[in-house]
Amino acid sequence: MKKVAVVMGSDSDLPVVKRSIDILRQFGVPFEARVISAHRTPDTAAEFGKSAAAEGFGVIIAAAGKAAHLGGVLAAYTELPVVGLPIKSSTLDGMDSLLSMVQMPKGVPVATVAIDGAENAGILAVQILALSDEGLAGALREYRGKMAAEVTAKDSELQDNIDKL
Ligand code: RP5
Repeated sequence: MKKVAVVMGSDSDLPVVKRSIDILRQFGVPFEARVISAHRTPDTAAEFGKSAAAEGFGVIIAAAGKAAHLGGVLAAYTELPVVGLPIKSSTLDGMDSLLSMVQMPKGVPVATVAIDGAENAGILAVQILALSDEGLAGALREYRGKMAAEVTAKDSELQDNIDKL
C-alpha cells in the first residue's frame, strides 16, 4: 500500500494534525509525518515534493496556518494529490489559511478540507488510496455504515423522547 505524507508547517499545528494521524492509524494506513515550512525551509519543501512519488507516497496532507502556501508549494512539485488542511492558527479565525489553500489558481489544485478539518483530511487521503485497494474501500464502507447506525440510533432516541422536551 502506498503511504500518506502528513506534512505540517509548524509543530504548533500538531494538536490538530494528530486527528488526521489518528484516522490513518484507525484504517491501518502507513504514513510519515514531517514538519516542513514552505517559507522557513523552502529547499526541503521543494525536495520533499519532488521525491514524494518515488518515496512511495500516494497522497500528501499539507497542514498549515496563516498565509498557508505549504499545500500549493508541495503541489507545484508533485503530481500526487495534495489534501490541504487549513489550520485555525491566526487572528483571522483560519479564514486566511482556508483561502490561501482553496483559492489555488487553475492547473495546480489543493483539495482543501474545512478549517481544522483534520479528520476529513485523513478520510480523504484514505479514500484516495482506496481507489486501488479493495480492502481499504471495504473498511471505508464499514466506517460509513457505523456512522449511519449512530445517527439512526440518535434519531430513534429523539423520537422516543420528543414529548418530554
Ligand atoms: C504556518 O504558520 C504554520 O503552519 C503555523 O500554522 C503558523 C504558525 O507557525 P509558528 O509561528 O507557530 O511556527 O507556517
